[in-house]
Amino acid sequence: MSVLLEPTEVRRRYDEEGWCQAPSQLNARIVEDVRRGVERLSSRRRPEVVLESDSGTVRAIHGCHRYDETSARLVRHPSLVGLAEQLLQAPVYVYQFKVNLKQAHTGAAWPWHQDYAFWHHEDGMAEDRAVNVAVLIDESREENGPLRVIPKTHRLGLLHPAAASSQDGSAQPGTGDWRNHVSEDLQYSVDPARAGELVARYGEDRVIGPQGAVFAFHPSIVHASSRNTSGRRRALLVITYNAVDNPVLTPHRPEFLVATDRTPVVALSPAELAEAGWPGPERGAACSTC
Ligand SMILES: O=C(O)CCC(=O)C(=O)O
Repeated sequence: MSVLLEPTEVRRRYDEEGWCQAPSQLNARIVEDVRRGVERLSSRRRPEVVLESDSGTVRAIHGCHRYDETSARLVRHPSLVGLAEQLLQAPVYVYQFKVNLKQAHTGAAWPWHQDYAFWHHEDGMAEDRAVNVAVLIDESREENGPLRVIPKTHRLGLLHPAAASSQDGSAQPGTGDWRNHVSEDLQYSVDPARAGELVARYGEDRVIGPQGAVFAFHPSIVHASSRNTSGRRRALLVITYNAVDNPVLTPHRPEFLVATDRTPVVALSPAELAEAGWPGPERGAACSTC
């Protein structure tokens, strides 16, 4: 059911469920600035812009905060940085930034997986003390391929065999091709039968809500999304903040996928927000079915 948490409840809910909606949403002006930036970036052809393998439409854009001023400002928005710091109880830096575009009619699925499988097995992230802060750039509805999460699965450890064995030290991290980490055929996925068992046990939640709604989900939560069969795009922007004291030991993927600069993020001051014409945090609207 619809729950918009008080700030004090957010951490408890995140720890228990592995995901939650944030109490504040981004102002429409900010979302519009970001949306326009995404449109601009989508037309570029560079490695950061990943295409769907079947339709050739843009699937995702990575590392935008490195080359787009609006995205660089967004990662410093006080409500996003504050949320990450509150959940991790530590200063944070930006580990990943992506916009998953899920275009109308052509946006392909994401199989069940855990993000931490990639970060641990490929990059050597020591612990799952990072957080995905997700912002709906388009309204997310049942029919445009919303993010689906299996609550409480963040406590189960890594479920993909290769990723699980690297966790106990018996496999070498850092052997994958990054293209298999961003496509429909993910290198570290959760077996569909196992995911089905988990859904039967824990249920499944959908991340549905209005433009500007903000959510947090855990690196180890099992999640997926279906193909977009509707005529509406579903753009989901995800900033992964990592705790500055959570080491990443074997980074080898492109910098636009995995940042090696661990400088803590400093939230925009009221003067910097005003200079950008951006209002401060505002109380959000509850999503309808999460
Ligand atoms: O955008 C989506 O629907 C899913 C994205 C996802 O699972 C991921 O980026 O890890």
